[in-house]
Amino acid sequence: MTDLILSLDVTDRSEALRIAAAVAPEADAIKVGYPLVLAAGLGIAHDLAELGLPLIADFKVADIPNTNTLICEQVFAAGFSAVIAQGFPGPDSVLACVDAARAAGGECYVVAEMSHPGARTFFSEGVPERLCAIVAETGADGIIAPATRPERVRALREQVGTKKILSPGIGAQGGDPAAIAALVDGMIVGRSIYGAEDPAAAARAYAPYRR
Ligand code: FNU
Repeated sequence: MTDLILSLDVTDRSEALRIAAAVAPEADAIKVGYPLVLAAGLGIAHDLAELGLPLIADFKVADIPNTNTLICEQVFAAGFSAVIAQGFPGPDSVLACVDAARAAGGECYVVAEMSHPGARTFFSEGVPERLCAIVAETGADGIIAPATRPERVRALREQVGTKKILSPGIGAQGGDPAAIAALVDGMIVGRSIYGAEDPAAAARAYAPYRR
């Protein structure tokens, strides 16, 4: 299965709810990050959860273990079903997120390699592979890996085995769903869906890549 995950990075509460409701029948999960939560408040998660889809908190949690625990407890109490953490703070910080996720019956994903051009500065020279080792060590559910670099996703698949790979960078960042869908468990798509005149139709265009 390759899921279609709507990245809902709009900053108007009613627009977010309208787009989410329209796209929900065509999508398998919704990802929310700082843009929407800072604009509309954490309570937006409760409203979106009513659509019945898994709700992923893209907060790239990256603090000391105790603070990560406190952040993730709020995330799951708000109605999210998964959280995205950064791995570079180290295994204890990631484990704090994984433990909070488990306590809430949720999931934790770790950023292994980012999708934008500048990511090559630090997500290089074996660092993504070391982050994958932290995923294995902590029992996290999977990684975030770049749809903009399918060859890197292929290499990271070797590292994570059957753990899930969720992949942003399709559409607006240049990633091609035809090149990435078969390599990953979830395609994360934002602007090319929510920025379209008809977001539901834009989401439906990804149907051939949802397996
Ligand atoms: P779109 N995102 C990303 N690259 O794009 N979480 C990463 O490496 C990463 C992410 C998020 O470009 C980004 O913040 F770790 O409009 C945005 O929310 O399709 C979404 O994925 C991509 O949005």
